[in-house]
Amino acid sequence: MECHKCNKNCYKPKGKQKQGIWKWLGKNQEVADRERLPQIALVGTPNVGKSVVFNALTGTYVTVSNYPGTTVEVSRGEAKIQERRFAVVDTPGMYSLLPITEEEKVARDLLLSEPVDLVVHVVDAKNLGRMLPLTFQLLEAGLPVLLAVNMIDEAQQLGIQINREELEKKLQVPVVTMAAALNFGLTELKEKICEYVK
Ligand SMILES: Nc1nc2c(ncn2[C@@H]2O[C@H](COP(=O)(O)OP(=O)(O)OP(=O)(O)O)[C@@H](O)[C@H]2O)c(=O)[nH]1
Ligand SMILES: [Mg+2]
Repeated sequence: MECHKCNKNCYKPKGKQKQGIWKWLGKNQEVADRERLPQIALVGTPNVGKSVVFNALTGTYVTVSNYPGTTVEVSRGEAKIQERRFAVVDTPGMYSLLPITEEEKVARDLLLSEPVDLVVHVVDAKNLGRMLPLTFQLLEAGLPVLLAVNMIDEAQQLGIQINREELEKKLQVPVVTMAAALNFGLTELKEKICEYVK
């Protein structure tokens, strides 16, 4: 194709062609938008079980790549739940939406720049009090949140009881209690994802 200015081979079309190709590119963007899978982002502090949940949801179709301009790895995959397909992204551990580390900045940027249809905030049932401030920050940022209270097995061993219904009522968000590493509560998580992502 001839260049718009220099008459050498170039990706920028000139004259009448321009309209055609840009129109085509625009159409492709429209198709991509229409075909975009609903996206679920797994968010939470380090070591709460986000990646275990990610693996349980996605199975084999997974890509791991550096977030643009950083050395922070982000895993993306696809989940099929009740015959519906979802894009799933496993974000780096974060304590706050106001980032200090590069990982937190990546997680924050990803949440605020990509279309996210549901944020699954994975928290450790043993330290709920320390983790809920991030839930409030996510809600304040206008993100649709599902709270996944993980490691319920360890909490129970310590005599900590989690009242799911009470949490749901107080926070006004869907809550699932689970022990992802033991495959407990994942069916309920999948059902809630389907219920809340329209
Ligand atoms: N007992 C118990 N252990 C769990 C559970 N879920 C995850 N784990 C363990 O917790 C550890 C951390 O899990 P990860 O999935 O790597 O945590 P993560 O949130 O992805 O951590 P970062 O990637 O560092 O942010 C692993 O050793 C898991 O096996 C659970 O429900 N119960
Ligand atoms: Mg992880």
